[in-house]
Amino acid sequence: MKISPSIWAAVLTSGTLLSSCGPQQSAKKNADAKATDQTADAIKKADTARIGATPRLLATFPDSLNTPDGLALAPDGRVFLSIPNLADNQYPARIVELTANGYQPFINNLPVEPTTKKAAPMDLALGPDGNLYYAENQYENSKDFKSRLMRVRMTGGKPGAIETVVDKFALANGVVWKGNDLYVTDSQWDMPSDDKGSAIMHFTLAELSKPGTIHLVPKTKDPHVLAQFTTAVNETEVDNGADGIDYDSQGNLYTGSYGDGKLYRVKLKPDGTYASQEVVTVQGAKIPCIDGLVIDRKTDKAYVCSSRLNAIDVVGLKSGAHTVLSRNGDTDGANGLLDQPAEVLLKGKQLIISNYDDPSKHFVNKKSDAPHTESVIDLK
Ligand SMILES: [Ca+2]
Ligand SMILES: [Ca+2]
Ligand SMILES: [Ca+2]
Repeated sequence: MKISPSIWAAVLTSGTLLSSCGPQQSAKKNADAKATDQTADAIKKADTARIGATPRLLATFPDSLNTPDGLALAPDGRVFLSIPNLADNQYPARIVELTANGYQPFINNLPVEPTTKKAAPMDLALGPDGNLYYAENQYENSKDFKSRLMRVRMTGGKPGAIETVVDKFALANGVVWKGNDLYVTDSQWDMPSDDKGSAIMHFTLAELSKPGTIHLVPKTKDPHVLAQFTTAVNETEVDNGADGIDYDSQGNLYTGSYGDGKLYRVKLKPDGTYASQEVVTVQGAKIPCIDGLVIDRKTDKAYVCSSRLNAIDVVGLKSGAHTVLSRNGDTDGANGLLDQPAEVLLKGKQLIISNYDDPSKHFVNKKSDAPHTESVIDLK
């Protein structure tokens, strides 16, 4: 086994050489993970210069807003951004509104989860009822299924009461409304037989509109589980799975795995329930880690946050064609350079990018640092 300097650093700091793969991981998964690591290493070494489109700076945030993440486009054209502050959570999480040249407050007083005493908004989306829904990632605070789906009642474009509509997620993360169906990824939906599990959950507007909170049943194939996945854990040791989520012009759902970079297509029946799932064959160099993604349904191209490599990639969902739209090495994010892109949003020809900047091991981005930034790429 060849041990790279970065692994030695990890050995020296942790005192033990952790196996990248847990006891439940098969030889096939181990082989997959090893191939991913080798590809990532090759790209990391080659990535001495910026390539592709040059992102520009859209907004800079103070240390009190340190991990910009989920993005939602409202029907009136406003863009909402969640900032869970998971890199430095001494500051309360917030949701802000992006403006033409910066941001302004939107919700400063998000309700905390009663036991963790934190709010942690990740992805968010406006529902067909006009209300704003956001997923919470309490997994950083508690592994005991404290994550939630929250609803912000909207009146006249202003936020009102905030309610817990679903609880007992492990790590609620990506959110997309497709008509009256809501799909939410849980990046840590483990099962008794699979501690590398993740899932897409499915809810209907009708059930979410009933009074009260829906309680998921952890470690089961809860009736809301639409599709399940298993992460092939690589040297990042991250077993988070399904993360970003969107759908194409044919109504197929896609999600990317944060832990191993697989891109999945989930076909649906006309009523929005599960038909089948498959791994999308992505050409060229393997994407080792997918965070957020957005699909341009006019072209059926997915814009994918290749977070580990500090890149935004484009995947043609019909052909599997794969190109790098923009990539740069380790930066602090100044001038809008990519600093661990985590979520993307299309607004016309603008690709808005959240630089999450809170890296896992073996990421091109080495540390969370000021400035905390939102970037934009003008698409042709
Ligand atoms: Ca797990
Ligand atoms: Ca930064
Ligand atoms: Ca950084």
